[in-house]
Amino acid sequence: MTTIKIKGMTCQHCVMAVTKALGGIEGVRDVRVDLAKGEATFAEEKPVDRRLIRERIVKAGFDVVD
Ligand SMILES: [Cu+2]
Repeated sequence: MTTIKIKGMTCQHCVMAVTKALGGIEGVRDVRVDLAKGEATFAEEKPVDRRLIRERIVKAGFDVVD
């Protein structure tokens, strides 16, 4: 499983938006978002480009913390 830190989530709507953004990426599965921790965890069926992940998160209105 891969875990990334996400900045800007404040409520369940944010969680849903991030879950949808990550779930829409090819190769990403089993997305779980933890609002309290500000983290998203997911499985990669194949290696997923980190830049693509960041791009989708930013497009959804959030940011990835390095
Ligand atoms: Cu929200």
